Amino acid sequence: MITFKKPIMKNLKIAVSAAALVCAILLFNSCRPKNAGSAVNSDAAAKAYVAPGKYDEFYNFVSGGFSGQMSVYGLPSGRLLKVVPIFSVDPEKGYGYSEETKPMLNTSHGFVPWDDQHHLELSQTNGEIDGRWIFANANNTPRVARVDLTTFRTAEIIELPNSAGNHSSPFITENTEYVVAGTRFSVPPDDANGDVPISTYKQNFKGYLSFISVGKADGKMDIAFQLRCPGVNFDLSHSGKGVSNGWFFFSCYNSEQANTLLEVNASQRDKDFIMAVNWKKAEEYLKAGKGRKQAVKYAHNVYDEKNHTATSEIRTEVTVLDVSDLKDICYMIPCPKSPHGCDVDPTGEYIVGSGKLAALVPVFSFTKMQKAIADKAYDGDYEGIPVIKYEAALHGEVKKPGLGPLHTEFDGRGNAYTTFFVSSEVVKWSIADLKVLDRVPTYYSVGHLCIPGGDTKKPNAKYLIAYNKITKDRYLPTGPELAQSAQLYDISGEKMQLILDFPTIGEPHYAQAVAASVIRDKSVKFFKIDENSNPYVSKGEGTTKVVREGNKVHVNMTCIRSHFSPDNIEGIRAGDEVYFHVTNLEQDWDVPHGFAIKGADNAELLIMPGETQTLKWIAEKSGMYPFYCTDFCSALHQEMSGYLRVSPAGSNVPISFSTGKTAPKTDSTATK
Ligand code: RUQ
Ligand code: CUA
Repeated sequence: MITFKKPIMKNLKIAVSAAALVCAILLFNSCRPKNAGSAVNSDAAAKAYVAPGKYDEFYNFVSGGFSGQMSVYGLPSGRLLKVVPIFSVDPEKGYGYSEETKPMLNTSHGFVPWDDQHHLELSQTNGEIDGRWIFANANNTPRVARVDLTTFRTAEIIELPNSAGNHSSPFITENTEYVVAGTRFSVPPDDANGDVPISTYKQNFKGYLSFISVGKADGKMDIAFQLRCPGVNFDLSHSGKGVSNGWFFFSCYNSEQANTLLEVNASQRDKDFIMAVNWKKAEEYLKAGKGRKQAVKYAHNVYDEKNHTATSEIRTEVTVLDVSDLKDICYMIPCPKSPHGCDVDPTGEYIVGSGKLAALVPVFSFTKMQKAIADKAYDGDYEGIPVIKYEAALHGEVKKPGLGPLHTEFDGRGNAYTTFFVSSEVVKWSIADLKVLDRVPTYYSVGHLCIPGGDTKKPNAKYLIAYNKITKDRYLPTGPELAQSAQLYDISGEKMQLILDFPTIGEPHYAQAVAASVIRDKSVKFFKIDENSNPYVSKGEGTTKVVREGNKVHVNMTCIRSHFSPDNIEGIRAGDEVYFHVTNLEQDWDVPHGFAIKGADNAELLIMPGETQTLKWIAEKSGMYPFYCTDFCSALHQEMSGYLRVSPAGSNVPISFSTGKTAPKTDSTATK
């Protein structure tokens, strides 16, 4: 996210007059925009109303920011349907706590249970959303994930070497050939000595762009190659499409290559760049053997829905193309003032750069850019990369659009919609003549926006959702931290109309939305128990067992409405490491069972029908430990429980386990 704090304001030497900005800030801080309270009238309310029992028309996938998760809403109701854990552990689902899911969060730094998740991108075929997968980026420990939209679960995570602050990610090509990931923080390459003075930034720091290939049938990710680029901050990106298919566009700031006080030092130049990358050309160089193998370390984690287990592999090599050697891969297009959003219209002809400190929005033409390259209309070079003359690539500028432009989406009807963080508004403008057509306030300080399919060739532009950084007075107060907020606008007419506010999970950044029909009918309802190949599965109560291996005890158990089997376990000794391998025998939709045991220091398990999940539990001291189902699964859910007896270390109580067995009435004493 971008924040505009006071120290920046002091140092802005930008085209916007400081006075105008101060006014905007004051306005923003002190007055509520007109109509703030009355924006939603009954007509608007009816538009967002989805009657009880009726389905929403769209899925909205919203990044969780510092929650590391993705949330799924229905639109237009704004109803929260699910939170999908991706980069952060989630005790609710046991994600990152169960033995099966722990490897998903493995990295070259070991187990990393949290991240900052900003951007999402749905897979596409021919530039249209195909509803198969959604990709997610992790900023902090650079990773890209793939979530399977038949299960709404994270299927794969790949770490990115030579990267830091993986922000310009995970943007995809129109047939999902590649997911890209550009480093926001340039750093010394992983195989170089990173132990260098920070002040040697200009000599030692580089920016890497990763091109992750995606398997056509199975979606499997692999780092096909990386481009080694100058040490700038790659911020955001979008691929070309249609006429510009084969190209990628990355916004970059800090072309000053500052290593301290970036708020001042990275805002010196009048223009930074949008870097155009010819990835088809890069592929040719790769085929011609121009890549250099670099020794690195990164994790590749895959979740297998047959054994319901993730595996993590550490990979040790990546192929790098150096863009300063290979002249015709990259071109710099000057873009005013620290560009953030980099968005390509549905035809692929227009590239919108949002300079967050600029007073205008430049729109570049792909055709003109191609001509400029052919004519060598350059203004010198930037570290060996040709700099195209600004005017030569420019389609035109949107004048006086607002303050603090960040992101743009499109409606496929020739219009673009840009968010303005500082002036808190969404502005609709026409791509052809760059005229502002409409503006609506946001409450407040909007970052990203989303139109269903708004960055594809075929937007489905009924709604626009604004994701705001600050809620202020919109909801009931909840202590020092207030809910972040999304706002839904009807954009089917000429004027945008606010119809709903709804709170979000974590801090939302980019989001994606798609007609529900593209995904709805593909949902997996349960996992087939016959196909469960987890090594600890019990496919029926007859095969459950408790096995001691030294101080490890494996409990292969089952659950079905409304009991566990076994539900009485004895012979565990203090100090034992107990592994509960719980198989849910249900073969019906929406019947998960939970598993929790007293004193567990991690989380519960939430086991889907047909699945096996494992909880590791240390028997700390002797005593009686109830376990129970946490998910209200039937009228007899409260009966779904059991006991585990822990004897002192060295005890000779033998391992025993049973279901439905009680001692004869006369024998009421416990055996020793
Ligand atoms: S970035 S607004 Cu990742 Cu714009 Cu959040
Ligand atoms: Cu199973 Cu409650």
